[in-house]
Parts: sequence; structure tokens; C-alpha cells
Amino acid sequence: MGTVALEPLAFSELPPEEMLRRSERLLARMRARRSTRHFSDRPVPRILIERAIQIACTAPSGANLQPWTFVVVTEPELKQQIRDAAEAEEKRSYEERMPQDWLDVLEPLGTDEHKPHLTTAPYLVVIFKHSTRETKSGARAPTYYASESVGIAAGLFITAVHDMGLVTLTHTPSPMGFLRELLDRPEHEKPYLLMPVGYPAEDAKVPVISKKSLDEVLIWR
Ligand code: IYR
Repeated sequence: MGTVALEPLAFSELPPEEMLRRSERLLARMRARRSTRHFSDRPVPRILIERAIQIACTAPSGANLQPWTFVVVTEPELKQQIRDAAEAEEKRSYEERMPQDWLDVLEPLGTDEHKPHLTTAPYLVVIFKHSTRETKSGARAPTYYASESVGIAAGLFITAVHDMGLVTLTHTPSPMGFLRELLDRPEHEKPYLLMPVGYPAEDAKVPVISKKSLDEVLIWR
């Protein structure tokens, strides 16, 4: 394998006050982001979803392997099948699989096995993580830091959706294997996150919760 060509980094330095201004603007914008379970069925232009995915795909990834696939579901019957399967798994999880300490920490958030947003939201975006990749010779080889890479891409997707004025919810029905089957993805693609995307319902609610303070999360050494 040859080395990749190098080019100069396109970088324009900003004045310090402009750096601070931008950081404060983005912080205020991101502090307004909330996950809601209450979606409107109002249509959203496809181009916005494509843009959010393009933004997600700017993420750094292990060896630049970009170990992700985004499947966007709009077909009502398929959304219904996904909802039915997710609710069946979630019912078992809430009733049998999740230990009491997990149920206790979720209780204030009011989550349960009912997932109406999976049929209400105009789009269900499912991110798949590639556990292996195809080499030039057609053999299969590992991917590297795939979870970290896909997690970063998901973070950028969530940021993009919020910044363009839509809402999403990171949903992780467990186990998620049914998504690979329903969406016809190959064995090496593992469902990573299921995200309904759309406008919030007019009466959308969110739990009253707060983020940790800087003091609680930051240690300078
Ligand atoms: N996957 C379940 C349970 C759940 C787990 C966590 I951690 C949450 O923050 C929220 C829900 C569900 O989607 O209901």
C-alpha cells in the first residue's frame, strides 16, 4: 500500500474574541437541545436529512474507514414493523431483562415499552456500525475503533439535526438485531442507534432534568 499524498491544512486563524464569541454561541445553541419522545407527523424535506447525514460523515474515524451506514426509513409499513419489533423487545426488557437499579434510574424519565414516535416521526434514521470491512481483494478485515467512530458521527448528526431546527431521540431498543433483519443489512453491520427525526409535537414534553456543572466534569491538572 502506498502513502497517501499530503496537502497543506486549510486553516484560518480567528481573533481570540471571535473564538470566544463562537464558543458561547454554540454553547447556548446546544444547551437548548432536548431529546423528546413526542413527535409531529409533519413532513420534513428529505434534503435536510441528507445534510444531517453528510455532516455526520465529516466525523473522524479509525484509519478513516468510516465504518457506518445510515438507513432512513419513511415507508409507513416498515416503520410499523420496526415499532412492533422494538415494542416487543422493550416489553421483555422492562418486564424481565432490566435489573431493578436500571429501572430505578429510568423511572423519573418516564420511559416505558410504548414507542409511538417510531410511527409518528416522518423519518427513522438507523445507524449501523461496520464490525468488519471488505479489502481490495474482497476478503474481510477488521475495522478499528468502530464504536468510537460511529459514536462521534452520531454526535455530529444529533448536533446537525438540532442546529437545523428539528428534534431527534437516541433510541436503543435492546436487543436491536431485528433492525438488521428488517432493513436487510449484511451480517457485519450491527445496529448502533435508532433515531426518529422530525418536528416536535405541538404539546411535546421533556423531563425536567439538568446537565452536570463544569466543576463536576472537568479536572485541570
Ligand atoms: N432502551 C429502553 C430503555 C432505556 C434505557 C436508557 I439507559 C434510557 O436513557 C432510556 C431508555 C428504551 O428505549 O425505552
